[in-house]
Amino acid sequence: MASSLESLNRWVEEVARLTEPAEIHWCNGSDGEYRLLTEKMLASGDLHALNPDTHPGCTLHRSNPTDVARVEHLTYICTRNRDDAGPNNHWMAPAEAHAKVDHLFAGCMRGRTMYVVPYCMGPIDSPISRCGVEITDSPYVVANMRIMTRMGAAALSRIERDGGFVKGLHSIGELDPDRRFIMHFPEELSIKSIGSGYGGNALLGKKCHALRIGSWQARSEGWLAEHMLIVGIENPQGEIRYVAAAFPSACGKTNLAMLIPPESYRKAGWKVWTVGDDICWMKPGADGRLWAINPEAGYFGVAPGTDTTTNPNALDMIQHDTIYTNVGVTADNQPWWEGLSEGRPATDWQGRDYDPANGPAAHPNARFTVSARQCPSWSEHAEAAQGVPISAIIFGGRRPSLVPLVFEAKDWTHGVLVGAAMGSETTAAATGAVGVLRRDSMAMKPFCGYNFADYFSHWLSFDKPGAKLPKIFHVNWFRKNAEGRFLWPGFGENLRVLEWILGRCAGSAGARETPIGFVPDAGDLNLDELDLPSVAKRELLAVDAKAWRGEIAAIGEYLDGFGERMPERLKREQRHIADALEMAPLATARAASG
Ligand code: OXD
Ligand code: MN
Repeated sequence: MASSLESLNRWVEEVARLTEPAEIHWCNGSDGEYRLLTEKMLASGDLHALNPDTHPGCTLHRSNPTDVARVEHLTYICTRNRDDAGPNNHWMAPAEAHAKVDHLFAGCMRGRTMYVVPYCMGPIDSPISRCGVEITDSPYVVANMRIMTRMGAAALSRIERDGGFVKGLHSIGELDPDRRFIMHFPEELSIKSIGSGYGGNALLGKKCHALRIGSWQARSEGWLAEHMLIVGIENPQGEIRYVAAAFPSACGKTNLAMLIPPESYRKAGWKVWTVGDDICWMKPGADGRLWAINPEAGYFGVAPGTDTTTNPNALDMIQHDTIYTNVGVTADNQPWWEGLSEGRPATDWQGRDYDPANGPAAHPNARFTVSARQCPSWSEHAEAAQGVPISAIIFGGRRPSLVPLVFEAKDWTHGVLVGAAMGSETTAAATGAVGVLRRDSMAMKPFCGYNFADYFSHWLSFDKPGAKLPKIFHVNWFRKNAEGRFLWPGFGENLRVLEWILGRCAGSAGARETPIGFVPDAGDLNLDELDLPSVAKRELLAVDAKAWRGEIAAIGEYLDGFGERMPERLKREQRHIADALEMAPLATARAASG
């Protein structure tokens, strides 16, 4: 018996009977355990050593080429009532789902070690944190969980104190796409994932627990589990304000979370502090504000595109003690990916001699796994048990046209509509076509563990007497001109937009009111030294009422697709904006002259 918690021991025994491993290892999370695990994987070929002089402590994992991204079409929410999962999820009845996967789990760990991985999502002593146990036969998953969560003895003690935990069963199975399923049972607080070793499908603490099961727990317990980064912005007066921002996968959350201020801002004393880059759990505090923790302890970031110009902090933090997945390698054994200005690939992500005819050297969804503490902008408040207070919530997506650089929602209800209506071009983080516009409410389309209509109601429910809710904004760094060029430089310069956002929160920044919300005029933003042509400024901040009528009508249809559960308050808000746009040739004219 390895735990004082009887229910945990019983479950571990039950799983062992089903999967028939050669041995069982309870993870304690120690450095020695991590070292042994790494050595074992280097010997088995699960990991490859990288250049120890340039990248000490770094290793490379090459996935099965059919297993390189999340598989949304094989991801299910298994609730007793189909409507509870909603049209935003694939659904299967729990009994059917259990039967289907248990059949695949039967005997799947024969000859392998079964690892029992106790973990805590969030600081061990935080009342907002929640725990889970992942059982897996993948040492790569164990090593990643050690970096991404508070894993091992301290988590086990908390689980024994709490008396409950989320159960996650994972096996790589045969890595067969036809025998791959990611099943969630929110009513049982459990997960079963088989047939994939890829991060989002296999590191069960991340998307499966912290978002899908977490969002379900959050609704029943009165908090929010969101696909958001958390970043602290310190102004020259030394005041730090925290914002949480939701963007779909691979749309720059990690870059924004680790932003380096433009030179003039740095000189003036602005600083940026990283609390989290992917997931945010928020709960109303006694003071009525929303307080947030990052449930993760590491970053599982997209490598391609990471360079000195886009994210120098990230590049710095992944020079040592990092697990790389599916990157290319240089002749002197350094990791390499598209967008890295130094070096040239000799080998591609599949271990073949690099040949551009085979496509990119690194898989577009190649990743790094690294401890959050290695980030130069790491905030020690990431360990604060009470979390950090959130001043602003930002939604955003890749919108090449229509959507201005930034706008502010008029109030909480409008902000919830703005989040619900979010759309973005798809990226390589999930299998499927890239570059297609899809609605991705609050960037949670692949991650909300229940019916979106109920989720929007849950969001609306935070607006109650005594609440001091953050203001809600929408940003779009990806607007293009007629020639297809980005209008906004992005990256560090995004701080200019964050400054305006915080100015709005403080009541000091100007804006004009439009039917879609408050939009800055060019003079309301600090665009000094940017050299933006005035035509770009105009386009970036324009609200084209005619085109927005089409967008708002499409949003109305989208909301209607959720049927009767869709809160009337949100539909009323949509109609209100549609009406305002109908009467708004004037707004178009004013915007165009902005
Ligand atoms: C991620 C994702 O890995 O959103 O964070 O896909
Ligand atoms: Mn993500």
